[in-house]
Amino acid sequence: MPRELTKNISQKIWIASNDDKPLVRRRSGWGPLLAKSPTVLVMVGLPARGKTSISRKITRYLNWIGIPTKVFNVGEYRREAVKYYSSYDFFKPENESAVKIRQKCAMNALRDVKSYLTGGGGQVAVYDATNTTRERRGMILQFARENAFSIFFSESVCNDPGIVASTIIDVKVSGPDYKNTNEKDAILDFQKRIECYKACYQPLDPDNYDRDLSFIKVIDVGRQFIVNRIQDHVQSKIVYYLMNVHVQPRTIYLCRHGESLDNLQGRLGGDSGLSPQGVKFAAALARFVEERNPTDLKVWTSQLRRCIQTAEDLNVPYEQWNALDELYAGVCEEMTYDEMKDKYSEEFALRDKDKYYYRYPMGESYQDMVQRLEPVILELERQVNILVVCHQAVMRCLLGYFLDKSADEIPYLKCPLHTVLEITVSAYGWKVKTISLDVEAVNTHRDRP
Ligand code: BKS
Ligand code: F6P
Repeated sequence: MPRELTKNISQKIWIASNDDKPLVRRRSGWGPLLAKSPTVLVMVGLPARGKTSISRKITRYLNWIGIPTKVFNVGEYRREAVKYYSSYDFFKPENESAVKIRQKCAMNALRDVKSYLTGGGGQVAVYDATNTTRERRGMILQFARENAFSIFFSESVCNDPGIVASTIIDVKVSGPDYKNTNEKDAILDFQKRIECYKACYQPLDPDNYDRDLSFIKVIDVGRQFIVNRIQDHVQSKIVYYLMNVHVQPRTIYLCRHGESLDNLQGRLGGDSGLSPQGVKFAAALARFVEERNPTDLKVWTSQLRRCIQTAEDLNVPYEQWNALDELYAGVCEEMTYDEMKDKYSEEFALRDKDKYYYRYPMGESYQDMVQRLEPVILELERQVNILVVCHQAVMRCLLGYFLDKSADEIPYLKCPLHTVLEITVSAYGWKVKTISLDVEAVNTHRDRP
């Protein structure tokens, strides 16, 4: 029987052929995997414009869809070079010794960008600094030309003093530079720091000076966008992502359907209904939602019976996505792990060896699932409070996105039945809380062998 198995990041599909010589078939249309030159995503903007938050978010997303990406935050290099931050004096353009240190840090970060993108396995490097002058951007463009990297700028322009003030309070005052400073002094110092940059800030100019560069200019936290000269798939992915995200505080609830009849027998996949315990969970989930009562909660489920039955009890409108259906186990659907081990022992061993990339004969891999879940994630990013009722493998993939887990970790994340994960956004990432609804269920988790 021909065996199809997605293997490693290069997306080669190996097919055992008759003469036992593996054929290598490349999937078509996979821009990032066939991309010729690595990308440097260069952030541009005054301090407190969300550059660092956006850098981290986009990095998490690109890694999740299989594009190896890393942030290079010049502020961290500066804090490493100058251990104690005293005041905004350090950022005055006339402070010559400090200007030298800052220049050096910017260069050191670029040096690391270079090694990450040439031989370090990286496909995208996010260069997180203010990069507010044409001189600095010119230097970066020169660096990119020398190394055949493509440059994409992402500039945040924000002139709403209210938004800037709340960003300062949210992320800067509690950040590493102001550990020993009270809030009022920290805000004043940071505002003066912004003034140091304002004097020489040269925004990207789409009409004249910068008309040939590739960039996105984000105005007022995503109210408006100016997009210029998109060159490739990676850049268009970044633009599409930025046009869909927001940074409002919110809560995302993830859980699986109630225990199903197939779960009771340890069977994979299928489309059975809820067990008696599963029905109890649906009621418990309804109480949970009623008690928490998150504002404007939206509920999404898959199109499988066990999910729909769980959501029906909630008495709130919900949306069904077939993209949320459980990992399709192909020829192994409705088998138990033991039956699979007996009937397809080689397949069983292959899955254990490389669970994320393993594709069931006539079925799916975790990697396939991430592809199919990508539109769900983009739509999730547009929402505020949301409950997703889904399945074990689906929940692992979604959780992997929010918690920045690697392809190796995702297939083994613990997502037990009858347990809700509450994910809350904070300025520096996400926090997750595990809430068991205290309704007994079977264990469907199989540990890494
Ligand atoms: C905490 N933030 O444009 Cl596509 C609070 N602040 C707010 N100006 C932010 C970050 C952490 C995020 C953005 C932003 C900002 C001030 C901003 C932002 C930037 C680009 C995009 C969306 C949001
Ligand atoms: O056992 C429940 C289940 O949702 C199956 O339907 C599915 O095949 C399996 O979990 C996915 O988990 P794993 O990838 O660990 O086999």
